[in-house]
Amino acid sequence: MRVLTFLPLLLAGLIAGCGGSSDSADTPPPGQSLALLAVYDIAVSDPSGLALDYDGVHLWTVSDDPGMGMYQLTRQGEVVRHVPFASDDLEGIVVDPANLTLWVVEERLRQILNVTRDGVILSRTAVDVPANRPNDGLEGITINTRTGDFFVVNEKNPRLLLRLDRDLEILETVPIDFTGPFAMGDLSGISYDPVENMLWIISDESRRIVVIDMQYNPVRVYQTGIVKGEGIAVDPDNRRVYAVCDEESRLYVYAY
Ligand SMILES: [Ca+2]
Ligand SMILES: [Ca+2]
Repeated sequence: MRVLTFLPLLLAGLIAGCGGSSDSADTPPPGQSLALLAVYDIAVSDPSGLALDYDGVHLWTVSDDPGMGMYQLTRQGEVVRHVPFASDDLEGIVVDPANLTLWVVEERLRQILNVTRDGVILSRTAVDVPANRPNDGLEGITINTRTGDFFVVNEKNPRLLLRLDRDLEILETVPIDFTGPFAMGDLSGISYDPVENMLWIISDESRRIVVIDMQYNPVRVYQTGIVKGEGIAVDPDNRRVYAVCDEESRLYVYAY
């Protein structure tokens, strides 16, 4: 792991190196900007989901490479633990505050797995979503820590937000078809913000984060400039948001 740079101009170049480019038509509303604080290389191939750990100190990510499982990271992107298990194509992860186990989503299999911190698979549950294309499946998972409900995003074809109960029964299926500044070509990751009681959704194709309320209305948008921004974790206590870039294996840290 190495810190790439803290210089804003160089950081702008690095974002472009991750495949990003800015589009003036996508300028966010005034006051809704993210300040990029740091970019770290992470020793994980194709990091595709991200979650804050219960301790508020560490992060977890998953690799979408078969069998690579999940990784605990410092907030500077250093791998603390690698926990491999029989994974296929992991795309999202969240820490369960009730028992500190992990929940991950398998994109192509359309499954939600509950996994211990040692990599023992406790359950594997199929999710009833349309499987029109294998790689347009489940991309992110988070938990509403106020209610215990899960939220899962289906990437596209169709773009869906699902709310599920503790038994993983689907309670709501919400098409995500925002337009204008809130439009998202795909849904790549999701993170619950318990301070504002909102959901942060990152779109890889649209290079933005859209924050939505519990009526599923978009309230804010942030431009990331990251292509292949595949995972997001919001830390509202410290007003930080973390994102992982699949293509370049990087961790981005922003203040908001
Ligand atoms: Ca995908
Ligand atoms: Ca993802």
